Amino acid sequence: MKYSDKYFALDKDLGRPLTPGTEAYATHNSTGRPVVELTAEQRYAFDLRGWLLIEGVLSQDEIAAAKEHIYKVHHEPDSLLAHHRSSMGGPCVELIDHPVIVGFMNEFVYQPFTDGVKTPPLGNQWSYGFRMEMSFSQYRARGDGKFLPHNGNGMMRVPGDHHTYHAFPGQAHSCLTRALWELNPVARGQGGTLFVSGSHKAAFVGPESLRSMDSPFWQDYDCPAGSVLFFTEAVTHSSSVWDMDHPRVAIFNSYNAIGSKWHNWDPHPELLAEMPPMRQTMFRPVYVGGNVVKHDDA
Ligand SMILES: O=C(O)CCC(=O)C(=O)O
Ligand SMILES: [Fe+2]
Repeated sequence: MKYSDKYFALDKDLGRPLTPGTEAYATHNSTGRPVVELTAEQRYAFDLRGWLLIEGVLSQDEIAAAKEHIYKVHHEPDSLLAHHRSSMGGPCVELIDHPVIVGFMNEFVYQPFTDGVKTPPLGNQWSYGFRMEMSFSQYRARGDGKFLPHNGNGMMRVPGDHHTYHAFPGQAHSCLTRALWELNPVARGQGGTLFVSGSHKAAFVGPESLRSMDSPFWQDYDCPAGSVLFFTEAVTHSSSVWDMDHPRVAIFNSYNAIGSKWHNWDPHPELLAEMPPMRQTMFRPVYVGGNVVKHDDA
């Protein structure tokens, strides 16, 4: 289904439609790779559960390069240029607008507001309609990590909270949103992230029993290296204790709507300067009205 086939529950200005055409959604990423749209099953699963695992996205070469970089960030930082000393430096910068990331964000994070007259949609073929918020990495050995459940009830929260999720017929929006790259295999029950599926839409406060990892509501996943796990920060979720022979090597990237900023974080200016222009649009100033880079500005 094309994005433009969707509808909004409420239009604007006495019923003028808000829905832009497909040209408002990037079809290629900043390095010219075609965007991978979610399947109907993936879109349904994310909306239903609040999280979505897409397995085996990266090639063996991409995994090896990203792992080597994250190893250096944690263990040999001096071997890296200062502005590449982060989880979005070196080869990992390619992950921040990977075609699978753009497809997901186009669907659940980008709200292509347009009045069809003065205010153009927030995205086009030169400009993403969503922001990148923050990036960090984990290099966890056996025993590292803690059970720390947080968030939930995202439909009941007001907009400034950011840990929100809103769903309407044919349209859903996640505010603060995570894309977590697992660069090593993860086995179920061995330390991957835990979720209470559906809790982003829950009307009731989570019961006390959720404070135990043994609650049957907690779910996790297994996956091969190079998989990406999307989740809304509105879903109840938790870190866990890593219990595998190999380390957990993971990159945690956060995204948000163009007019919303949660973290007091900005990319290293020299890293930003090295990015292709379209990738830089994920770091443009935070406001909504007319905040889009047009072809002429690029
Ligand atoms: O460490 C984890 O697995 C989950 C961390 C977390 O809460 C998050 O990424 O928002
Ligand atoms: Fe979290």
